[in-house]
Amino acid sequence: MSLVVFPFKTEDPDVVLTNLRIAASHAAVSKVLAIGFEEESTFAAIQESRRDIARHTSTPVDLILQDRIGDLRPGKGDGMNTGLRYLLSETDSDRIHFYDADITSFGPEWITQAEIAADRGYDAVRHFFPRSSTDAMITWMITRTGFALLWPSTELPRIEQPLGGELLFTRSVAEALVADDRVQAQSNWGIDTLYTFATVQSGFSVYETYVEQGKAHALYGGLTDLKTMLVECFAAIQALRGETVGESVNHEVEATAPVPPSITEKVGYDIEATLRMPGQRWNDRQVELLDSFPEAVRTGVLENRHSATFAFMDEEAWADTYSVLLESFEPGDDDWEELLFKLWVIRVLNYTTTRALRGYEHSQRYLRATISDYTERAVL
Ligand code: GDX
Ligand code: MN
Repeated sequence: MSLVVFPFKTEDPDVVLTNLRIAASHAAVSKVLAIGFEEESTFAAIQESRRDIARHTSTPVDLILQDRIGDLRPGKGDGMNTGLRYLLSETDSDRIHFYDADITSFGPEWITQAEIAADRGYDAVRHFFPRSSTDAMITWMITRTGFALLWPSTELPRIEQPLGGELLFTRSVAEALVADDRVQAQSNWGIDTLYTFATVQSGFSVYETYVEQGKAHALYGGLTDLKTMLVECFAAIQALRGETVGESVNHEVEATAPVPPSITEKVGYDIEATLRMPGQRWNDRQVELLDSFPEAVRTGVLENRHSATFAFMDEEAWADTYSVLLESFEPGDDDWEELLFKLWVIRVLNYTTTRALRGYEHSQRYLRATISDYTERAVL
């Protein structure tokens, strides 16, 4: 039987309660656990309804606060790691599922699909979804790029959505993750990267299951909201760069289905607001830091102080830029963090205008081909 965990911060209580109810109603689930960041309104709403859900479904619904486990910003990583520890110390379940609490398209089949793959013997199951062409820009430009440049011949760059928060782990995977100090230290948004990295590095088998209806969830305003996630996801990869990873992991990806117009026609972010970003918040130190980058990149980036300039940041320029960042970026340094953000925004604008504009099919083919080219680049 399985434990299902929902880490949550402040979310729409109706959405969270619906998801708790769906999980508690599933035949494979023996317990549902909601893990909060602090005692706020969503926490109170769950506290009020959880016994009712348990009574109607005959499945206990537990509610706890996350422990302080890691040593970076206390965030989703502490939440998820608290869930793994709970599995080991408070239950004898042999599987744990994680789902984001804000998903409005969640359903029982998400749990069923993961259970079926685990029944077939997979150690880890990852859900993946169709994403609009301008969505997943941290996944493509940071995580998959980093995995491709640093561990080109492993399964890492071939994981569809390495940042996905919807997963199943067997108890032995949970034991390995709890025993791994790097994973336990990663208290912030870097946790997804660490879970993906550590499971592949440890040689656990991975099945990726496709959820056709997609993941609908709370939306971001603009790319600025993603700055913390960007910085923490990049820093997580950078910290792993000296690691070696073996090549033989059993990894299977489920076949996908045609993608509906609601996804192919969606624009993922506010382009007009984003165009202005690389021109803002400059200081002398950021200009100095640009000295480490190739001349064409340095000149192109600086031009943004006068007008939006991004034609230069193609996939090759981005790989060169990324390699410099891997060497030189300093997490926690405001100017480096701002510069990383600007560089990434410029890359996203380049991709949006040269590729995403040419349509959904083209942009998906391009993104995949680029990751594949990076694995053959062997720059590092
Ligand atoms: N306990 C706890 N503590 N929960 C948190 C915290 C925290 O500090 N921060 C966020 N959450 C919850 C949140 O309420 C939600 O249920 C889930 O974690 C994900 O957070 P959300 O703000 O919805 O993140 P977003 O941007 O939707 O990203 C998610 O999907 C990304 C992706 O698949 O692309 C999240 O799972 C990312 O880790 C993932 O990269
Ligand atoms: Mn979300």
